[in-house]
Amino acid sequence: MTTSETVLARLEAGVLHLTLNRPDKLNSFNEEMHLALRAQIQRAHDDEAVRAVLLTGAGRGFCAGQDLGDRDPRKGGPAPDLGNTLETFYNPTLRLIRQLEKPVICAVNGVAAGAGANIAFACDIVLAAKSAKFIQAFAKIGLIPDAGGSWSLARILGEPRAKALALTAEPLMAERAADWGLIWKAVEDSDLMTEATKLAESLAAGPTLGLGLTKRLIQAAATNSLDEQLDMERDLQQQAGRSADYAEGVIAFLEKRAARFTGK
Ligand code: T3D
Repeated sequence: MTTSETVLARLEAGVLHLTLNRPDKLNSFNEEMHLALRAQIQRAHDDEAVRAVLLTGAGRGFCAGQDLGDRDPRKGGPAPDLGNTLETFYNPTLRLIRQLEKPVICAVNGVAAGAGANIAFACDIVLAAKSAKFIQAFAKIGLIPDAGGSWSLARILGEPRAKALALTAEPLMAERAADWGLIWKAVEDSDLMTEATKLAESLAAGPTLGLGLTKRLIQAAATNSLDEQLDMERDLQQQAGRSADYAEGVIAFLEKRAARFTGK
């Protein structure tokens, strides 16, 4: 696995805490940070001890998207192939986050711009500090929203708001993002990490298999018909109903005690 100081990783109480760590560049992505983040999300797939992921940023920002210092045209040479960099670096990580059948919580501690905002929107539950803002910065440099942003903004917000945010690159403050349903909630800055950690730990102690199937179902609803979704619910409920955590959940209810889920 690629380990790097650009992404700090710590496994505690079933939660893989990941911190983007290039604070002097507002945690913008260089190749090393891309590979390190991807390796950690892959670890979350592979390691049974990981039952939830909590992603945040070091310093005053969450993530300012691509490190534009690595794209400086003044350095000469041909224009970069950005299609290739998306395919090589951003898209695999986005897919890994969406495919991970464990909860991914994002604690947006400060500004989230460009791909930084859109990586947050790809996570399952997003909390943001009230002072944080989301910026579709692409329009300011002649690019299009990437890292899944054109998909998530249009689906979550609808065309009018998605287009306005993407075409103007106006900052969207955390509280309004929550009001618009783009994130779960905005919390006091001083409470962000306590609240996000509490949530992540409670999810990590939950019925991981069932939570993972739930994530799969809700994501599938975006493209499924009702009939397809009903069939999928039937099949996944059948699987959930055979899990040890389902049996434990029912017994715990009948015995009037807290369930002790193993994630299986
Ligand atoms: O290229 C590809 O592979 C295609 C994929 C593209 C994906 C993308 O994300 S494209 C969009 C790239 N991101 C941006 O355009 C955002 C650029 N940053 C900003 O607009 C502003 O920094 C913010 C609005 C995010 C925050 O503003 P502010 O005033 O709070 O902070 P600041 O002073 O601008 O930034 C602080 C430092 O971070 C500063 O460095 P310095 O002067 O103190 O040495 C600044 O240069 C650096 N920084 C911020 N963002 C980036 C960055 N350095 C490199 N790349 C950045 N994206």
